Amino acid sequence: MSEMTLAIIKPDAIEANNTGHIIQRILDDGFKIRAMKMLRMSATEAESFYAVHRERPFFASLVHFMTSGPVVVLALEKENAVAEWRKLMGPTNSKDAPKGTIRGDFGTDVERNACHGSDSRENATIELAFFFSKLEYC
Ligand code: IDP
Ligand code: MG
Repeated sequence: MSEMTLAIIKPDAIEANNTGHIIQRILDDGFKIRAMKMLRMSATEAESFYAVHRERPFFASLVHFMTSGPVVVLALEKENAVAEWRKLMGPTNSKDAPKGTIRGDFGTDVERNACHGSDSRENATIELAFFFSKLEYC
């Protein structure tokens, strides 16, 4: 069944001029881009988006990183989009991510890992609504 997930191209990948390469991989993997925009999150927005991690030791650093430059947010559609996008991204730590995955090819470490993906259908719905209104879906 077709589903949607939220992808974010993170500030490290934008700064390194990898935005186009990552979008091409998304398209080559068979995702449809239903919505997309570039924005720069405020600290309040990043804290809210990552609220589930607020007790973790890396929270402040993560918020600092995610607000250090613009991000590109995308609503991706495919069969099993949530799992398929996480597979294409690779594991969280870019140092462990195999070559051929986005995090393996474009990320640096456990924090600067090039992209975000929702971890469940439920969270995908919440995260898509965080960034996109109904009018923004094509
Ligand atoms: P995920 O992005 O693969 O779902 P999460 O555990 O949800 O991984 O962590 C959210 C983000 O927080 C990661 O993508 C990464 O940027 C950052 N992060 C996760 N674990 C660490 C860590 O141990 N140190 C620093 N940053 C981390
Ligand atoms: Mg996560």
